[in-house]
Amino acid sequence: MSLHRVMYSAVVAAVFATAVAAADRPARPKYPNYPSETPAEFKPSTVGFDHERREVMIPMRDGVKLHTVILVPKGARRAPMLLTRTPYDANGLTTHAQSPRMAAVLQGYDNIADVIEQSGYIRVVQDVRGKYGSEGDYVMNRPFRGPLNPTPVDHATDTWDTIEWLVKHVPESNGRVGIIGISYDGYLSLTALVDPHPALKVSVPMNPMVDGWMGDDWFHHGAFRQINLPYMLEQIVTRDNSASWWHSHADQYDEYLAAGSAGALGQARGLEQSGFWRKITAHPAYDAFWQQQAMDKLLAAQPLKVPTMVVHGWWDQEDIYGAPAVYRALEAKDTDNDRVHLVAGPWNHGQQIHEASRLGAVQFDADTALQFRRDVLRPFLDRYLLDGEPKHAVAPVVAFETGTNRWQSLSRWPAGCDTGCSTTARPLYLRAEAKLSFDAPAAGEAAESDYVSDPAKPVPFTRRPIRAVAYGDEAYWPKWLVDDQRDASSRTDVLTFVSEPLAEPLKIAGEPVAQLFAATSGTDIDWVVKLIDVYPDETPRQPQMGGYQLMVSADIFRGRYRESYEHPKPIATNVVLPYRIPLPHANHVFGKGHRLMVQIQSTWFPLYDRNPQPFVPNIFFAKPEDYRKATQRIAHAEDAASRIVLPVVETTSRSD
Ligand code: PG9
Repeated sequence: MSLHRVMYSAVVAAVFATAVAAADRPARPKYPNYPSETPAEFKPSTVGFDHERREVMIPMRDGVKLHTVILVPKGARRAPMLLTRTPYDANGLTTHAQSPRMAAVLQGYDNIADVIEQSGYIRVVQDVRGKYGSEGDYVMNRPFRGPLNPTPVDHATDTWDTIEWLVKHVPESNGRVGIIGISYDGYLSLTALVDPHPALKVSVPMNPMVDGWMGDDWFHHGAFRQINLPYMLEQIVTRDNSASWWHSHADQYDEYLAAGSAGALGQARGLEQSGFWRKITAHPAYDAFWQQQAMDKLLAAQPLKVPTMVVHGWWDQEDIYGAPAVYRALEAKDTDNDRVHLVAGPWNHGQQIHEASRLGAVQFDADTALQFRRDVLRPFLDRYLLDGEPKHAVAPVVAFETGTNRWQSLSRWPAGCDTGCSTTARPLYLRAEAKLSFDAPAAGEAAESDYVSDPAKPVPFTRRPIRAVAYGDEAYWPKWLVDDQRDASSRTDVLTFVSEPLAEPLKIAGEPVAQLFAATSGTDIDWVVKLIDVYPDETPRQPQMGGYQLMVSADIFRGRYRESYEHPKPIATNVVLPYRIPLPHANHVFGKGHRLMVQIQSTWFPLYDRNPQPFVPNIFFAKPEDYRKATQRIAHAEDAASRIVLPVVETTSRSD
């Protein structure tokens, strides 16, 4: 018998004796453990790594600790720190690849790994309170301390406390911190500007969510972006986004139509358990709840202390309102025009950190995202963060001109150019027989056009089948704003007005504004207005663009807010009334031979919830029987001349 067998027998005997002593329990044989091959705690080897990874819990002033990942390049000395605060998982954002290279682990959402590597920054990514590794509670849009938030903490204090800790505990740093982020993380880069820490030297909010009601993620002029329901559920109901929305249909058009109202669909998925959803459905109008958290309004009331570069995408499918709005608020305080910058590229939501030589069918001749990171972002960050970095001149506004594919350096926005041009507000009139012209309607011409909007057959916002929102090259969602609008223009519930081919190129720079004179047979109505560049039928160098109808600027407006965003009112039936609908900013040249087009419709589904068309107090909870067909009439008469007022740039000489 081997020693091993002897020991084994002894152990079995001991186990047996114990079992007998416990006479009330049935005997259960016990076995020894085979020695584990898994170490009690594995310490990964970092031999050959170009950086050191630290994970820390940083205490906030109320005792809550926030999980923070710090990546320090090996050998770093007096290096600046680039901070991103996020609800999207600090660990996930800093482990994109199994690699010893810092640039590789950072590659992905919200990261600008090439800039970080080239300038030798320390990268800091932090989970906001209540998400992933951080303690505390999550609030989707946490109000600042004040009437809506009686606690001593908000995102501004959390940023301050984080920076205070970082400058004291990261010995490799030079004590200078920049904050950067896209979308939600861009919004967080704006919150850092409220009572900023003195070590915060620069902020780069990219595609920030600024006003969730007016034109960013949740509503546009009061129309609810119900396509975000899955995001809301997944983001809020668990700390680590582990609960998933389930889809009842392969085509989102069917799913939302079958559910009826957005409120009914939310209810069907259990969303009423989320505090944010209860707030959203209780505040469908632009009341104090929304006004007091609009970042442009909040920052307009703050002194400007930190140099800021606001980054925008002309075709941002999520936050198309925020960047120009917050730039306007900040720029008004920038007396020497040197501290507030706007960069606007031909991008979707966040494309500037990916490849951007094209978006959908539209080509830009070069990787515009790379150009931005190399020629604009890095020099800007370096100027404020690196020790002794010489002053580098980045223009106050760097704007890509779509249609001609060139970057412009400008001293302000909106502006067509710096010298040799001027911008005029020129009305582009809707005319009888589906025409569009800079000439006003003539006497005796047909005074209106109409269509029937049927909520049972809403106009799809993109080609069906409409899949769940997803990102990546194959997904439709990041590209739908550049979809060809031909499908819509052939529908009978979309009014289409088109100009003659242009004899000369036409440039616009700024915010087009639709001024409609319109009537409805209902008592509430949505207006969707799209300004479109129609390519010539033949475009030899890009055959796929022949006759393409490219949206340049488009938005939706919920009619009940015609007189006040805060106090909705039913609309008088069949009375022609004026509507003012601001559209997203554009910097576009309609080429020679191109035509301008305007489309008007009353649904954009299922991106936006449907307006029942009779006025109901809260559209979230409209009943199936509330949804009714209505006839919409758009006037184009001498005394009720519907138009899009375009910021037209008249060029005398091109010098920019
Ligand atoms: N657009 C997303 C978002 C921002 C803010 C609030 C909610 C959603 C995002 O991309 O982060």
